[in-house]
Amino acid sequence: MEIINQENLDKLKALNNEKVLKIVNEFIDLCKPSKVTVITDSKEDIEYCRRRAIEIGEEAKLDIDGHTIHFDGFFSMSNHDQARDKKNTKVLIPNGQYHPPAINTIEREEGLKEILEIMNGCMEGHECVVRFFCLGPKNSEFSILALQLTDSFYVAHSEDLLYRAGYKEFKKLSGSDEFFYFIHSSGELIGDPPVTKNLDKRRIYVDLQEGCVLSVNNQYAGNSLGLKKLALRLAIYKSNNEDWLTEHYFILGVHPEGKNRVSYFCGAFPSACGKTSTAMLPGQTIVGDDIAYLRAWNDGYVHAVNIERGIFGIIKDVNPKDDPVIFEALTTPRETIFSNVLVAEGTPYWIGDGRSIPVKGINFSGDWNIGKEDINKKEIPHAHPNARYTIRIEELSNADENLHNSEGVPISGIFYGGRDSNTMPPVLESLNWEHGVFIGASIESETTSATLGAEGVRVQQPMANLDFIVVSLGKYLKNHLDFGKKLNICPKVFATNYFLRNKEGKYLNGILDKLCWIIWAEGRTQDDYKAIETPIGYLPLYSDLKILFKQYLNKDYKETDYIEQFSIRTTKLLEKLDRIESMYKKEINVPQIFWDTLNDQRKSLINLINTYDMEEISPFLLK
Ligand code: SPV
Ligand code: MN
Repeated sequence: MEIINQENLDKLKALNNEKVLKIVNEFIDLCKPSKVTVITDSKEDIEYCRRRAIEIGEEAKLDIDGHTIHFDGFFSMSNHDQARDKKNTKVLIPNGQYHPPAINTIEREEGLKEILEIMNGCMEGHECVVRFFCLGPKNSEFSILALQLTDSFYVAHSEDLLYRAGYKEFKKLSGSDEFFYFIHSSGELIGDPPVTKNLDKRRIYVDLQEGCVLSVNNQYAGNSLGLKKLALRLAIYKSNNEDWLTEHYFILGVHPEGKNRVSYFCGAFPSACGKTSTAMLPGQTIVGDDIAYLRAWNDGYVHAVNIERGIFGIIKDVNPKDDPVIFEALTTPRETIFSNVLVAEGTPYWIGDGRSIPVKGINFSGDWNIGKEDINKKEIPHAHPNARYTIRIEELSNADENLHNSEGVPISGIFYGGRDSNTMPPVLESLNWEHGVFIGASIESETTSATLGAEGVRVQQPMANLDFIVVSLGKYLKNHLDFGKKLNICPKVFATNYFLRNKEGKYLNGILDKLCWIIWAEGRTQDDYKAIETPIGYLPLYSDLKILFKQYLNKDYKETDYIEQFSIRTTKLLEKLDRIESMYKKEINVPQIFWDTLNDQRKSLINLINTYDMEEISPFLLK
């Protein structure tokens, strides 16, 4: 039997693109699928991917119309495919070039040899689909095209929900080789549902020189979907060698009550630190929740586009009280893929959903019942803490009207935040752009279940982007600093921290309190609020927050809470500066302004301690 029939070949040939043909030929030869199907932008082709995902068992239907469930591989709580694999994701570095110390790298020749060997025959017995997408709005200066080959219909289906169709865009390329490409295979499968068998041979290798990523023996979207974190890495390389930004940002439209205006904000938070729930705050509109391209625009602002059109969000703790907008979206009929949740009688359940846990069902470990343990006697929770949902933004009632605007949206402010139990206040505004870049560069966060490995360890996370920065940090920071200088209207930068705790470990804020921090920041960009200037940035006035808490959350925000949350923790901040300093000392070409900002921060904190003779300084003393 022929691997690719005439109809599919014609679809490929119609693109008039030599490079596309070359890539398809080369990887069919290597991966040896039993069949190749080319998917255009037509409804029928897209429907085919959806149907095949169910037919081969990678997805199964749930009770609510449009809802399906997918499971990723699982052997034990410490050996699974339920999160990004940082260890086996490596950037291929050509012979003699610099290996940035903060990321995983491998010599290009050695890496290619290893992964091509693993990929030899990896699609045997599988159907391979060839797909075309557009990263960013169509007909836009921002956008980059992407070719995906995969033998996973879950991957192909997810990409339909998450990305804009691009077959027609490829036609418009008129044969140009300006596109990224991604080859993915889930490799040999076992069980029902079929999951990757050889997780020990999971590899995700990023070839910057070729603009391509090879990914094998995995299904989890953060590892498998070319267009998500794999394309993010390629775009970071491209933008940092040009003059624009690729960032791990959400894009949010902020609509303050009674003001009849919208201001757009970006924000970067490490995985599982409230990024999607910020992008989906009640009363606001969402442009994107994960990845943005930014360019200086001719109106003086920086403009941002969402390169995606869907959400691959963490489902843990989504409940009607804390995330009403997402909960509503996930419990009503629409095309939705749930992954790694518990299914009991056709209904998905997840950790923190506010419902009682069924005693049994099917989850990522197969048949599950309360108390089930893995082979290491570790209890298996009913749903994985990194369980996810995949939906389209445009189907949501809070989708922003500029979601597909080819010019993107003008950005007024940027948020940076991490999971920080004891150092930074809930919100502050940076003193200027350079200080804002410093704040982004010095995000620290306690690790979560979104990546493999231990949880709760404090790690540095520059711009919440460290896992994806494939150029040296010095080059990345320089590009960022220079970018702001070109703008007539530079965004204000804010630090947020949703995870502050008291000495007993209790969180100091409610989950929805972030709405008040975001509305305050929006007001600052419009000169609505005065602020207290401190060495670490501008802090909100208690009187403004009191009004905002009443107005937006109907909460009585107490002065004692404000003092506890916003006091400047000088010792903790100085310790943080030491950690940041030692991290960046390992890097080359870190811009001098970064070191100047760090040293200024240190000096002014020491001055504060000397002036007030205390460790924690109330904002009232600084007013
Ligand atoms: C993240 O972890 O930042 C995500 C999900 O957005 S993943 O696709 O795993 O990267
Ligand atoms: Mn992300």
